[in-house]
Amino acid sequence: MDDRIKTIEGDFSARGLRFGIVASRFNDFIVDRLLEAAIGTLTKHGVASADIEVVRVPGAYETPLAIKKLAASHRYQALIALGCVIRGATAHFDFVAGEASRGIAHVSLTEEIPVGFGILTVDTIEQAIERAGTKAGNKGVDAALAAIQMANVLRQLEQ
Ligand code: INI
Repeated sequence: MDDRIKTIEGDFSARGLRFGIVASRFNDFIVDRLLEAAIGTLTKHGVASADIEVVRVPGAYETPLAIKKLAASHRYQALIALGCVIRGATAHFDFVAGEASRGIAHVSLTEEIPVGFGILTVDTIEQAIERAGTKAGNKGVDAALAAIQMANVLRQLEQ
């Protein structure tokens, strides 16, 4: 690309940044894999353990409120939401998944803080397993990398 064009993009250096993670307990056999991977990704990119705080909430439906409280504390450069909503397991899948994603997007925009979205919304347990460290990677890693990149993008946009 023409090097006279100014491009802002986040890199993956996260030393000195602080991250809050909200992880739901529902389907914790999946969510714990996402959480482990998200923390591993943050520390691999230089985040100190003392700069990571984890909040556990009952289900994905409760994540937006906890994300909002963390955002309002102004202690973090970015947040990460982790959860797992499985369609087969509930008739109210659409409400739980919809409200979780809508609520998190709302907090991110109104509080102006990046939120890595790592809430799996899948049809089956098999699909969840595939996205929690097996054949389709680990969405906890993806959410953590997005949070790091966006923290760095915002840092530049706010200069
Ligand atoms: N919460 C989830 O995180 N995943 C699900 O699959 C799920 N199902 O299947 O119902 C779920 N429900 C609980 C919901 O998030 C709330 O915790 C509950 O309704 C109490 O407010």
